[in-house]
Amino acid sequence: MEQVCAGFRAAFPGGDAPRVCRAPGRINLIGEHTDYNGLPVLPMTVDRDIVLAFRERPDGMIHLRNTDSAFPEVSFANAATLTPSAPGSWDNYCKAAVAALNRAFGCDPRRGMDVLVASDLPVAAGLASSSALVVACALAYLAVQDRDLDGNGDRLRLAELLADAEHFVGTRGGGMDQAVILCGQADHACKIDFHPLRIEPAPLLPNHVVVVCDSTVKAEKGGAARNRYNAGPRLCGVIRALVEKQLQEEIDEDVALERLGDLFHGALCLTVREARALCANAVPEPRVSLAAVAKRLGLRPDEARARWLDDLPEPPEGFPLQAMLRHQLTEYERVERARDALLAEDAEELGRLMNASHESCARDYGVSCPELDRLVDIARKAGALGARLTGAGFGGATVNLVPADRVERFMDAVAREYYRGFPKRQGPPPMFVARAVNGAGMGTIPRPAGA
Ligand code: NG1
Repeated sequence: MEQVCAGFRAAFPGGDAPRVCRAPGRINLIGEHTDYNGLPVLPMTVDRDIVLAFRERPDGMIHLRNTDSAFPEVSFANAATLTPSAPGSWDNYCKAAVAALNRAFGCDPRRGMDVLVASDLPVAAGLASSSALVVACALAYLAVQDRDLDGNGDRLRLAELLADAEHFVGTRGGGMDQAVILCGQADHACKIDFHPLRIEPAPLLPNHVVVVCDSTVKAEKGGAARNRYNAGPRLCGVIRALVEKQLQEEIDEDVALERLGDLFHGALCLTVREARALCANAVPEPRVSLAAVAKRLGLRPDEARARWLDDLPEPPEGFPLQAMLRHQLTEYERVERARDALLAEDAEELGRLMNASHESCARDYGVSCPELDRLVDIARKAGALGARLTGAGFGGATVNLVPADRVERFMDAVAREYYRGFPKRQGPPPMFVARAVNGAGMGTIPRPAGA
């Protein structure tokens, strides 16, 4: 924090001392690509974060600088309506936060800020650096408006607001990242349920650690990776409509299914077995063409496309909806069982569930890549009880559950097998033992020497 304040004074000389806030990254133990369907997840924060030093400006300009020279200086004028910069431009994450808070609380166009961003959270590694930046910018912007986060209720409300806010950037994610970044607890994972957002802390396993291994395949959210990510929410929109149609035929023609997660609570409250039977009837074929979807739902193909798919290309053999739906249902069960395994301190069971989740993400949901598959394979052979990709996938990191007394051997073996041949000048192999920390907040301002 001290360093970022000194950096701030050099970057933005004069004026009052800056304030600081921080937002940690996160890993997801299990529950992947389920949040945008309102199905639960089980992530934890990590002890790597984004730190912001900031100071209010009275002219409505928002100036952003980054200690990492890969992110050039950017600025924009605060306004009631903000338009996104080019995809991939990093000011979009700050704009997303400011735009959402302006919508929620009104915009005073004179409120601006100077911000210096520093981070030890790797970018595009599946550790939610983008959401950490959105959350940190939101805290800074709230602070320059003299608004404080007051208790848990505020944190939950802000998490919901910022989950929607991030859609500004063009990804159609669920609310997992913002929720755990704001509401995470030291030494705990968080079982998160959505609509309404609920957080249930579950203590991490004694005598075990979670090791994060970066595959070093970048999963940047600008451009192609964003489209690959968005294919999930888009196709799940189609799946939801097909399941709703089936419900209307089997149960009641007036029933509405806002999201897949609603199968398991509220008015429907199906058991997993009932949901499975319903879904088998809703999507009876492995592959489904757009024409078949449209026919089933009484729409024209162009109407169905406009409603859910946008410009998503249709594979000649049709969309793999059955496997995607299987992933959603089995992952739902795994998350519930993983929370129970944490509470029962059953590491073997948690490891099995993590392994099964990786297979499901890779085979049924199609979000792994050869490097991630190789890394989990190596990790299991090196002694991980469970190893799986974490976050959106297509690259990024894995999470590995390892008995604490075997962690050194584990890391040596992964270094030898996976990171062998990595250029030494790039430093030590990119893996670390993750510790869960408290959620985002304002930092303590270090006093300048002699003050
Ligand atoms: P990351 O790994 O941060 O890109 C994304 C989504 C999550 C969730 C996971 C997959 C955003 C901001 N985050 O996370 O909501 O859907 O993928 O489980 O879109």
